[in-house]
Amino acid sequence: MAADSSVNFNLLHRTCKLVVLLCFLHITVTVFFYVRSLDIPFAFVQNQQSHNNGTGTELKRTLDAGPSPTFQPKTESLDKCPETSPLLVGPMRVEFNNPVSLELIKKENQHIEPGGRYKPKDCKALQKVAIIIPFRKRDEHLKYWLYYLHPILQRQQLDYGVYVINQDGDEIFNRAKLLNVGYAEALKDYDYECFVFSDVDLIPMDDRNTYKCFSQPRHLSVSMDKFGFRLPYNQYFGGVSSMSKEQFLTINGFPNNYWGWGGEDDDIYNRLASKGMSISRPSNEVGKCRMIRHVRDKQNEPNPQRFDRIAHTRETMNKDGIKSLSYKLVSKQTLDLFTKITVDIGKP
Ligand code: UDH
Ligand code: NGS
Repeated sequence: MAADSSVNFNLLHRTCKLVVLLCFLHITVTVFFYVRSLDIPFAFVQNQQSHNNGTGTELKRTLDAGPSPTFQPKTESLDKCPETSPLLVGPMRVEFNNPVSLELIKKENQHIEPGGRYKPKDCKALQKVAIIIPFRKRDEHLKYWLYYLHPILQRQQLDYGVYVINQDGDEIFNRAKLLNVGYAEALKDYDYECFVFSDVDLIPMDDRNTYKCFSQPRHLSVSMDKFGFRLPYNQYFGGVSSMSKEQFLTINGFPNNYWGWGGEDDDIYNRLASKGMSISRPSNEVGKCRMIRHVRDKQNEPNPQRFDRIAHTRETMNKDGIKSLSYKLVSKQTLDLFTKITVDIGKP
């Protein structure tokens, strides 16, 4: 009886072994044919080509010309600066009690190049920015502006230049035409891609308010002390603003025919709105700024025609702007902290 059951057990054991062997053989054959059907070598080449823009030429170029550019030493090109500069400090104290001298500003900003130019040494700036200041007889304000802004702009890691556009003579002042001149003159110097237009008497109180361009035109002086740190009205676009070259050209630049105070900034707003653009703004906190108090300038009295002009921006903007700008360059001085462009812009 014991011998019988031992024979049965052996038979069962052998049968099982055979079944397992057959299963293994079956799986091996299936896997073999499956793998063959995938045509793996062809798929591999295809993948390589898709990494090389599908042309296969990159691989050829690498073989012909030695190492690809990614293998070259890094000294040739700097890495891009980060989107947010790590040098920013946030809110700052701004006051105008003690006058500042150009010597002090120069001493404190030794990396500024002639003409008020700067770019970071350790990274490639994200934007090339021309800062345009309309100007006449505001030397004290300009010193405060340079004193505060140069350190801020350097911390913002911008590749920038400062252009002071000085209206020659004593004719009535024209802010927007001076800004157009600044745009045209700055482009003669460098391939600027962004333009910041700033009054000489406005100083930001927070360096997170970056003086650069955005996907929409930017209004930067959104929270001024003289307006109780809020916008005076929603469409307000005065003080400090920025526009890319493309945005500026889309609206044919700024109007040339606003002589005297007021309305030219509203005309610029109308131009932007008529082209379907919106206004980008920093928060009220980041956009805080102080205005240097002053009396009204001579030859910049309120323009009585301004209301009529802003009512017709859409009809006039294609004729009057950067395309029709004309002026006489009187002088261009490359000074230590800024480029001073003195210009004869005529009269009304
Ligand atoms: N600007 C000059 N010189 C002038 C006139 C204007 O440099 O004679 C420039 C300057 O950059 C100024 C900007 O143009 O910041 C705008 O000048 P504005 O007079 O239109 O604006 P601001 O805010 O003065 O300087 C508004 C009227 C002040 C009345 C003050 C009454 N308390
Ligand atoms: C509006 C002016 C703007 C001016 C703004 C703030 O009334 O040009 O006040 O002026 N528009 C017109 O007059 C049509 S401010 O208080 O800064 O002098 O920018």
